[in-house]
Amino acid sequence: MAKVEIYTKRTCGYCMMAKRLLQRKGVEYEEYSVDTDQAKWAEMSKRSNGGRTVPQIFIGNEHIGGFDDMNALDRKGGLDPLLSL
Ligand SMILES: N[C@@H](CCC(=O)N[C@@H](CS)C(=O)NCC(=O)O)C(=O)O
Repeated sequence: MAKVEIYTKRTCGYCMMAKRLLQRKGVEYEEYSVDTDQAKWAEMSKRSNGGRTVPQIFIGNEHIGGFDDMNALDRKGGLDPLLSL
């Protein structure tokens, strides 16, 4: 299965929805909290080409975007293949 990474903040509702969607699919993910970690925030911004909102989601080397992007991808059937489900 592809590595799934998600950059989050603790009080972020979109982050919770993103994690819930992944959990519902039984997918394990690596979570990086950027609340107070400036280095991780900078890494997130660089990897997502200047993204300033959380969550930022990556599957393998592919930048998916935020929750809305991942949800839209799922609705059109594109998420499961990326996750190798
Ligand atoms: N459309 C985006 C919305 C993301 C969003 O608005 N996230 C909020 C937190 S829930 C955010 O990052 N706000 C700016 C900030 O916290 O610095 C998505 O679906 O991920």
